[in-house]
Amino acid sequence: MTRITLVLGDITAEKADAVVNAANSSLLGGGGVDGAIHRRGGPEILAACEDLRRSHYGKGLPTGRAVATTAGRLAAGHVIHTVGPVWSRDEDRSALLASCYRESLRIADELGARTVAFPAISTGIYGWPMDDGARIAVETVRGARTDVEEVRFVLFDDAAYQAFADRVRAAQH
Ligand code: AR6
Repeated sequence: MTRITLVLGDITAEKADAVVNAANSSLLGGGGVDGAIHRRGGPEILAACEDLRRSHYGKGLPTGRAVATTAGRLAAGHVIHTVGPVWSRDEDRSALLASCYRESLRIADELGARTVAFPAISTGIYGWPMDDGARIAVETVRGARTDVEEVRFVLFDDAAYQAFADRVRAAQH
């Protein structure tokens, strides 16, 4: 079974086989985790994303999907870019958020990755409430069929860490 671990910190510093980027469908960068990964990883990541846009995703990577590139200068082996849903009060988009975790793990399996670091997808600029984002993240990873041995959630602040810790604890009972 996949082990879940929690870390308080900056995902761009993680030494995992793959780190997941909370990207947008353009794959061409943005703020939050995305901006930080491109800044620290260097131009090689953007060049790989531009190639993917040209070769496969002319209209952009759809929400809920994931794709891998080089990790450039990051300590990680690969970056897996996934597009989270923007939170909506009127529409339940949880299936799309769950899909981000599941698809990222499927790509990680294709890469042969054993350790994968995730941020709390959609819980920043895309506005997803942290408690619910943590619930979907933990439930989806626990339910996933994958050869990944360790999923490390890298949380940026105490509130995010606490939300994930509560979910992991709840899942153990
Ligand atoms: N390491 C770990 N977590 C981080 C880091 C970091 N370096 N920086 C922020 N977080 P966000 P989203 C947390 O906004 O909501 C971009 O412009 C942050 O506190 O990065 O999926 C993309 O291009 C929050 O809890 O991603 C898209 O347009 C979580 O990571 C859009 O933002 C996710 O916040 C995606 O929005």
